[in-house]
Amino acid sequence: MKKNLVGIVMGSTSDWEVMQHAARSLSGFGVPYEARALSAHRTPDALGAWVGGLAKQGAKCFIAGAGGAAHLAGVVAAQTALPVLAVPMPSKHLQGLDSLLAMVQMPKGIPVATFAIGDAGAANAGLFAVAMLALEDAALAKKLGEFRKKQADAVLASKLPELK
Ligand code: RP5
Repeated sequence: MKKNLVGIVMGSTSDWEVMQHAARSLSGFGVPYEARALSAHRTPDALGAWVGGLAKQGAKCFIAGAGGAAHLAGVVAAQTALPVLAVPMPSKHLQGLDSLLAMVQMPKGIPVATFAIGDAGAANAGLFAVAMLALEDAALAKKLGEFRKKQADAVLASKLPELK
């Protein structure tokens, strides 16, 4: 069985609609991952055990999505020296600005890399994880290069609509 190279964690199953985009980025490149809903405040012990277990079996980074006070990524980073990529969830009352500020304002010493709020941030966190893994995997680097070229080609082939 392939070891999971990335751990995706989210504070609630309600975050999956957004966080599935991180999973889709990884699976598009054939990167094995494990995704879980675990909370920094509701299930702190289970979260710690999961982070430790995945790091021990060879994971290279974590992607953490949470909303509101959004301390999940910081708590994951407190328990591992592996890179932690943080994705702010679009929250009900503040549209994710609360999540973004909570994640991006980590105090000095325990960093998390914070991405955009919502779907684009989740997808980009997955792509960023692929880019990190590609540093030591030539086949993955080739796939990432092809992916970028396809995007560039689509832009270059695009046409603006005629004036009406
Ligand atoms: C956070 O609170 C979660 O990350 C989620 O974004 C938010 C709301 O969670 P639920 O009330 O939907 O479980 O912990």
